[in-house]
Amino acid sequence: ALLTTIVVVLMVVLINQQNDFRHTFISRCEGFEGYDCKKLWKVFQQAYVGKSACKVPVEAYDPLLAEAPIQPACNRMMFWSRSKQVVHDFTEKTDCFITLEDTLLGSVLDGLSWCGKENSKETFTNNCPGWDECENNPVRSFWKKASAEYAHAACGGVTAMLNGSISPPYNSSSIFASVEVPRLNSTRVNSLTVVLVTQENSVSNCTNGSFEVLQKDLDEGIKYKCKEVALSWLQKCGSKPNPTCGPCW
Ligand code: AVW
Repeated sequence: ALLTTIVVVLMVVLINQQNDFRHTFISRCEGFEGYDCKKLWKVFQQAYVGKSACKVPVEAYDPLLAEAPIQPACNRMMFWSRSKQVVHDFTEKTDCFITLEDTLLGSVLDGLSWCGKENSKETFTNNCPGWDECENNPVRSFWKKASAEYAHAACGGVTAMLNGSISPPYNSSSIFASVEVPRLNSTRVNSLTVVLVTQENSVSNCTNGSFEVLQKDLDEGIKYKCKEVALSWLQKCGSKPNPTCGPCW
């Protein structure tokens, strides 16, 4: 009897886990107009369900991104690296910039973890591989695919918020450096402005050597600018939205 109880409890926990995830996916999706969220859920699942959690390549998400392509917003696209919290606190307040996490798929999957298992039709949210545990894990492959599409769609002047409290602020192993920068296309993107967020004891400024690497990585023809902005200033500037959305740095 004890064993049966344990098995039943485990099954209920498993089913609830799945339903919670599906529910989060669909309800976040329904906050956006004009998408068939149930269909998106099906297409999303096909990327990883039934596969071993370290064998989901980036291309597994091709159908998902084809079903819900990233919509470009010229001159408003914000990139970031090692500054997630700061960037979103800022972009939420001003409504001037969008990030990948404001787009449909980015917003639906932000902060979530998921994976499948061989010979199983389920979605798991516990004990999925960590970001660095294996290259082809479902979460990392999704963000690589979505970031590639986000950069590919970028147009006009783009902005990147980087972290001046670390060195190097531009790191070749980041998604920003390895996936996004190489996909900014000079036929569509005319400038990249780095906003380097500094704090009292910051270790990096715009003369940091990694920004030379960044300029080399950039498609020729994209104008590069770098601006150091104090975190305290950024927080103030975000709380006074300016109607023209002109840069406040
Ligand atoms: P990031 P990126 N372990 O701040 O340039 C767990 O380094 O890479 O910025 N999670 C990780 C790890 C890790 N070692 N590394 C990265 N992550 C996850 C999409 C974690 O969720 C946007 F468009 C962390 O918050 C940005 O322009 C997130 O990846 C660009 O890619 C970002 O790592 C930011 O990627």
